[in-house]
Amino acid sequence: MAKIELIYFSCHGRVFVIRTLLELSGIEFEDTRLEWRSEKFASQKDEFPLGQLPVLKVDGVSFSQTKAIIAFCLKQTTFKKLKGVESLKADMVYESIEEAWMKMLKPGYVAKAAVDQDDLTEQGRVFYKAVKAGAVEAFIQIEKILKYAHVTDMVIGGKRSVADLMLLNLWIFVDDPRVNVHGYFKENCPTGVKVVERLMQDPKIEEIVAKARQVRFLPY
Ligand SMILES: N[C@@H](CCC(=O)N[C@@H](CS)C(=O)NCC(=O)O)C(=O)O
Repeated sequence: MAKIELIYFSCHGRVFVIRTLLELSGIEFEDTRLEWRSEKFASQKDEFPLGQLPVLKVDGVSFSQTKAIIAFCLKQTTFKKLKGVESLKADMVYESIEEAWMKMLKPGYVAKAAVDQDDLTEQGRVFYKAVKAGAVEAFIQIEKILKYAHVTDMVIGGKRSVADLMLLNLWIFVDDPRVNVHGYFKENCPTGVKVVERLMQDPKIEEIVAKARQVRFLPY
């Protein structure tokens, strides 16, 4: 088995799904967490392929890009392999969730960029205000694709997929005290809630979620 190191910031950000994939399959990995805007990150930045995180080191070789890292980690897991159309459906749902989530975050990044870069409190305030404003629209969109895909409580019946974990990722996000839109999620994405409830029946996932709640989702 290759030696794996995941390098990211000390928050969930882009890597909740990656850490969960590895933990669920009992894959040993070094979970290196750097502080946001820290000297340590700044001093290592130029060594990362694109100067950004996450980076996955496999036997000492660094790789970037979240999606590529997820695809690699998925291949290392004990998840049942998806057949052609199952894989197409899971990818469609995953991409739709990611797209809706990014659309929800974007006004937050725009608002955050317009305020004093040293004032993290104000950055957080404007960021979460803008994100909350787009939450309902995002959850309606996600529910729409789940319904289209005839999801009841698993994106692909009988086979856990990254699309299920993306919904769990969203569940952790909406429940972060700074985001605090779980009410909107429950109301507008009931199928997503059912998928999360099904996942939570697994004690390993319950444990991962309990641990995840102790960590902030984003650094600001
Ligand atoms: N396309 C990359 C984007 C990575 C990215 O934007 N990373 C951010 C954190 S989420 C980062 O490292 N920001 C710090 C910096 O750019 O200095 C991916 O999907 O992994």
